[in-house]
Amino acid sequence: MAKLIILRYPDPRLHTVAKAVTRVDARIRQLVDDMLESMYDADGVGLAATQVDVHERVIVIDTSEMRDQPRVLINPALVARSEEMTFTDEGCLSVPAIYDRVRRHARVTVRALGRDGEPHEFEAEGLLAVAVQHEMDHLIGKVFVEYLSQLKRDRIKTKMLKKVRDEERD
Ligand code: GNR
Ligand code: NI
Repeated sequence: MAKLIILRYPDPRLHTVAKAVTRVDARIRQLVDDMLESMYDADGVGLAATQVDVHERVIVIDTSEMRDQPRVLINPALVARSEEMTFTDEGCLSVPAIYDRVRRHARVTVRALGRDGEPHEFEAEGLLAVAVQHEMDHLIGKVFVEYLSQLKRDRIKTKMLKKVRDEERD
């Protein structure tokens, strides 16, 4: 297994639209395993392939307290969304140390392929529903800060670029 490098906003590669996976083979399973390792290592609740510069529709999620319930979503699709919306403080491994409120569907029904290519469907609410929507946004090149005001986004951009400069200095 290998830990992957997670792209940081405002890296333009985060805005790439991912392509559907045509075959769940050994390469995809390796990607899934590396993404799970990277997600757990970074203490994230989810990770989209876009964030590790692989532009295919692959997501891993684990919202469990014990961090022992990995979910693999390949070619995910939302088959239902609640009318009810919810606000959650979101963070992103690609935008470290920034948290802000984002409006999402409170419940979603997701259809996807698992690690072995088997189709499955599940209903999600709470943090799982939020994470699914956050990760699916990554696959269409969207980062959660794009829901915030232009002013906030500009401030975040400046902060992120400064952080990179500071890291390069020491
Ligand atoms: O670790 C993460 N936490 C989180 C918290 C609230 C809403 C969404 C998330 S996803 C994020 C990991 C990540 O960046 N996934 O793309
Ligand atoms: Ni994210």
